[in-house]
Amino acid sequence: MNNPLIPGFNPDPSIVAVDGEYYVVTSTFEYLPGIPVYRSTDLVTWEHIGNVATRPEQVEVGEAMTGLGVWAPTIRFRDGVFYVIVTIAGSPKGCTVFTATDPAGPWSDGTTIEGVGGIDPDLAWADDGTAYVTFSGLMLLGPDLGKHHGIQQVRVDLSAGKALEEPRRLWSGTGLKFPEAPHLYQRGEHWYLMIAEGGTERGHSVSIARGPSPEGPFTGHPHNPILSAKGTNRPIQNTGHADLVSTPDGDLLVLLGMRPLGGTQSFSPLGRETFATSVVWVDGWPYAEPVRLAPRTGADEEVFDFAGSAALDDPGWLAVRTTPDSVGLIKDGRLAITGDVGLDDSHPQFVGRRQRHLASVFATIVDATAGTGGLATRYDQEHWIALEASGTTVTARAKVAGLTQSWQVEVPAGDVELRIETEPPPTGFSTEAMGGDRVRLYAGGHLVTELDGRYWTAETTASFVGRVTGMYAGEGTVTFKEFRYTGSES
Ligand code: 6LW
Repeated sequence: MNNPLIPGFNPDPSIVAVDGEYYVVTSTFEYLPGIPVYRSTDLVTWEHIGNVATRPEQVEVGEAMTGLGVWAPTIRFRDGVFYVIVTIAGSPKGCTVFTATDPAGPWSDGTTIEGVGGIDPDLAWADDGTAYVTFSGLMLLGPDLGKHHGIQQVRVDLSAGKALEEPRRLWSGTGLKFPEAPHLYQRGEHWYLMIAEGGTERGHSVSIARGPSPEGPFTGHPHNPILSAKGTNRPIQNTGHADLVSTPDGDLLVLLGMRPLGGTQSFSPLGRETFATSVVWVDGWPYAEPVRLAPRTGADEEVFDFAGSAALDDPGWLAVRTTPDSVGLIKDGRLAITGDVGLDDSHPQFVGRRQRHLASVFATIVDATAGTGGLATRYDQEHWIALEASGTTVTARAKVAGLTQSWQVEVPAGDVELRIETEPPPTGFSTEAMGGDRVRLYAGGHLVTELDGRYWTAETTASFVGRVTGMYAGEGTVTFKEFRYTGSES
């Protein structure tokens, strides 16, 4: 099994096993489509089979603040139906449940569960069919905004979309900050309540308790936290937000982690990715192995030539607060994007893909005769890098929280290749070795500039997302002949 299990911007994973197949869903915040669904039969090869929220009205993130929107889904299966329960943070949609009989979709429009606040909802059923939602009581709306009520639970009527009682507080960890990501499991005579605590940064950890019923009372594991990278120099940090799944070879935790680069292990360009680690049971208690790095070998390549009309149907495209097919139009074998705002707007005309490898090349061929646009790597509207073509001029722009720098080159008229390459920093002791990844910007095959990628990472942008690189238009209409991605783990 490889780690990352599912690389790139894939935080807060949840997993379910159904008839020998595994399904994982992750968070997407202000991006659409929302909630990717990945499928595997061997836990090694994963296919992005679709997305839960393919229609904007399912999640209403059109005006979501950066970093809010779709937070931490849980996927479960019961009586032939797949359920995804999720918080649309900062939205009146709040806790919403989607259903589907085919996990590739289509998924339902979503039912808001009235009476469930907080974040990180989990869905579990008792033997008598009672449905429980267990969630983290971090209030993101209303008079209790910012307060944390610990791990909360209610019985719910899923069909009616409502809680059947006032929330009760359950065991909430060992006392670390932000108890969250609760999941309930029935194993033999015990019910287990697993949570994350310590916050999603370097103090992230997984703790667990057990009790006689889904409502507890719960007693903590004698050796909590059962997993954390806190204070270690392990290559995978921030490990937490786990979900438990049984496999023929034993139980696994699927969880989020980061791969920080640089001499002090400080900068994670890809954001929070999905990892896995094995679990052994001793005296009715689970013990997790440390998360080991085992990246896939060889190069991974994707090429989209827009010759066919279906290129944007690939489920891996992302747009910001809107859907990819509302940004790009494929005609005459090219992708046309028309824009009137720049990348520092909350609604850029941008369509991109997750950077999934530390060593990567994104390239496109653009004709900017009738407009301004090109290739950009973004975290959010305050943190992005762009190669912007306009006629015969290409301007490389770097934006970091209000600061912008640019470089200009002249190129021939018509089609020009734009390329953004990333590479982990060198080892040893040097200014570069202490920094983030190296980001090189090329236009027409010529290097325009090279940047220290530390300023476009999860730690410096304080964004919950990860790097997404794609095509955009800022003014008029620009057309793209192809879009290529090559990635490898050096
Ligand atoms: C997620 C929660 C968290 O809901 O951040 O820090 C939220 N931990 O578990 C978004 O990823």
